[in-house]
Amino acid sequence: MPTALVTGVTGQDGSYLAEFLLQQGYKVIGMVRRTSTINFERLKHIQRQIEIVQGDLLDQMSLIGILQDHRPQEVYNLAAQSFVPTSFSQPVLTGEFTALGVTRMLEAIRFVDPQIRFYQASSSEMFGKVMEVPQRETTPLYPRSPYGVAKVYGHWITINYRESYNLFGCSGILFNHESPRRGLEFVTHKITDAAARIKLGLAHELHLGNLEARRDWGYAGDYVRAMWLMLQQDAPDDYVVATGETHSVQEFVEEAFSYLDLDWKQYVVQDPKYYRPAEVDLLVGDPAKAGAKLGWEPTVNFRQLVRLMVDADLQTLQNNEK
Ligand code: NAP
Ligand code: G4F
Repeated sequence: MPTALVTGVTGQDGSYLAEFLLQQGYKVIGMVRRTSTINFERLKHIQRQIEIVQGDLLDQMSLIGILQDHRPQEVYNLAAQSFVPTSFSQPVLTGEFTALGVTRMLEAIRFVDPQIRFYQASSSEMFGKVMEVPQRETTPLYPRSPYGVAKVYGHWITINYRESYNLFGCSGILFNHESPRRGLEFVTHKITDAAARIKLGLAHELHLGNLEARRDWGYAGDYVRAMWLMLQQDAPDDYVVATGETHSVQEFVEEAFSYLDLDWKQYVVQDPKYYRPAEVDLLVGDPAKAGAKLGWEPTVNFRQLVRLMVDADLQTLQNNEK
């Protein structure tokens, strides 16, 4: 039975990846940071099947200790401060987690077992002010937030350790991926949750920022499969994972509200509070390499994604009301 370590296992992707790895027959070690209250909401259905260990990307020795104790063959580094607006208000902390945290894990791997295969959760935010449309593995990077800058560092340090020390390090450049387990502050889940609340009479308006920004939105369950596929190849490499379609925030709103027979214009308020100091206007990925080399393709399209998130939010709110 192979062993995989997943950092960020309590997050959206961590929970889907842990589920997927269990299905593949892995022993899954999930790293969580110490908190005063337990935060396993997304893991509760598989909590007994995985081993939870305490560690923090800020603490080098905790990473070394986990690798020495559990001897994983694969490490998936999903932990990060992942919310772009927080990276503007807490840029130093974001750099510590999201950038230097990657080096700490790579150093731990080099020290304990350089044969470990390593996945780094890179991001389409690295493309920022895009230099090419669609964005592919060779597109020059131009990040627009402290988060994007930190991810560029994580991306390049992974490549550097691959080239310097021959580590099996892969960087997955994932475009936005969503699900009912997405944090509520991200725009997709904020929209589907609000639409469901409005439908049920629990809310009356939705405050949003820039409605014109365009994103390439896919389904998180599809994207964790790509992470695993990258580590099963003969050689390490970097891959864009995306749907190849782009939609505006307004289109997402229209799709969610019209699915519930609501006129979004009656409820959505544009609020400058949600504008960012610098915006990423357009993201659309070219997943051709992932398709050709990994045999990966998405299974959920934009409309299906919006609807499955709305349905899940309606269900959750109705259950809470009972
Ligand atoms: P998420 O839901 O925000 O989860 C982030 C995870 O990181 C949480 O488990 C969090 O733990 C953990 N974490 C944060 N700081 C940590 C630290 N110092 N030590 C240990 N753990 C720490 O993010 P996600 O959407 O699943 O994304 C997973 C990864 O992919 C992130 O690196 C993100 O930047 C990247 N990414 C995401 C997308 C996307 O569209 N979702 C696209 C491209 C790249 P707590 O539960 O304790 O907060
Ligand atoms: O949902 P978002 O906060 O996601 P964003 O900034 O694209 O970042 C996400 O995807 C990245 C991959 O490209 C990940 F690396 C990152 O970790 C994260 O998962 O915002 C999407 C767009 C932005 O243009 C934002 O300005 O929606 C716009 N937006 C408009 N109103 C809003 C809002 N975003 C949020 N969060 N809240 C709003 O009220």
